[in-house]
Amino acid sequence: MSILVAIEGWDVASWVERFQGLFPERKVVTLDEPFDRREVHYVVSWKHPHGALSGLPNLAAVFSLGAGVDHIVSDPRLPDAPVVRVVDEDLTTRMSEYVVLHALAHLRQLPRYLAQQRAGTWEDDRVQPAARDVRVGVMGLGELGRDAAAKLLVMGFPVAGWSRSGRAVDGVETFAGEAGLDAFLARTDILVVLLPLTDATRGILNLDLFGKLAQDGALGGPVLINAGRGGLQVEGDILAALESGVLKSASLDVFETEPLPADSPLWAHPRVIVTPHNAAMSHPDTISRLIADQIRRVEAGGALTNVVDPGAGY
Ligand code: NDP
Ligand code: OXD
Repeated sequence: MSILVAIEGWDVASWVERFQGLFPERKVVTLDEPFDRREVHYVVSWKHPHGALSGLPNLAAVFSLGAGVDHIVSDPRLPDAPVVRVVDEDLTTRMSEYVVLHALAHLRQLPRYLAQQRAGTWEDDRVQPAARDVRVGVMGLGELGRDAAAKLLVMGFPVAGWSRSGRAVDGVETFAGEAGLDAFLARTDILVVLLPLTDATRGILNLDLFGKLAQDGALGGPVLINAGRGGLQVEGDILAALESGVLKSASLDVFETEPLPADSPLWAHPRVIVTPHNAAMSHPDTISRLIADQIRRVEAGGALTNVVDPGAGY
């Protein structure tokens, strides 16, 4: 019952060490060494090379090392085994911190004041909008979106949410699916995006969508905060919308290409805040412990939790 650590872009050795520590009696193998493919029962993956998991006849589960699973389910040669994602209270809390921080940064015009500080200028606004006058819309009401919405409410923002099913969240006006999207956007001044990347959501953050956001809000233009996935956004459209005033400003944690290429105009844009895909991170020890708990539970006859719906892709 070996564990295959299939990771690209992260330090493989430290993950092997962690899983070996949790399962001293098992083989923990990597893609860089020869191993018996029949012995592999579990894969832990972060951006594994597509095709690398085919030919594992006894595979019982593929565990994502993150909350997102687009890097796994997009593998056209993914074996037919349950895909399990990370759901962790600490990660959820950190994402809500990011969302509240950036909603407040745009409410209180932080990008502008930081630029003023760099330029040594003192320009004060006597009247600033209050949180109660700025409508936040959260796209995606899953583990992350629901918690972020609840914490935005505490800050005083009127909050609405959009999801596939239109699930209910206390104190939040909710909208569902295609049919509810335009009405959701029309009442939104700050758009917070916590959607998964799927066939249905790829490229959803485009010029057409930005044009449907409220243009009459208290901030003087809509704001985009995307901490979901870079593939949700069309970066050329974000830049065009910022240029034309369809968007006032943006906070982006995720990008079409990561790391964000050095020549991207987003780096130096005065109304864009760039963060390096770290809005919410679980501690690696926590992630590996959660995965070990799942393996032990399933081997004791229990069920896996946080299993991805293969049809929906999240
Ligand atoms: P969940 O699976 O718990 O929730 C996803 C939400 O998106 C659900 O509310 C779902 O609707 C909604 N949704 C999915 N597809 C559609 C669609 N086509 N139309 C409308 N709504 C849709 O995910 P999490 O909240 O845990 O995480 C969301 C994403 O955040 C992850 O997939 C990942 O990409 C990203 N992430 C980013 C991190 C970062 O550091 N930047 C860290 C962790 C995660 P319904 O409720 O009806 O199912
Ligand atoms: C992610 C994560 O999915 O870091 O981005 O969990």
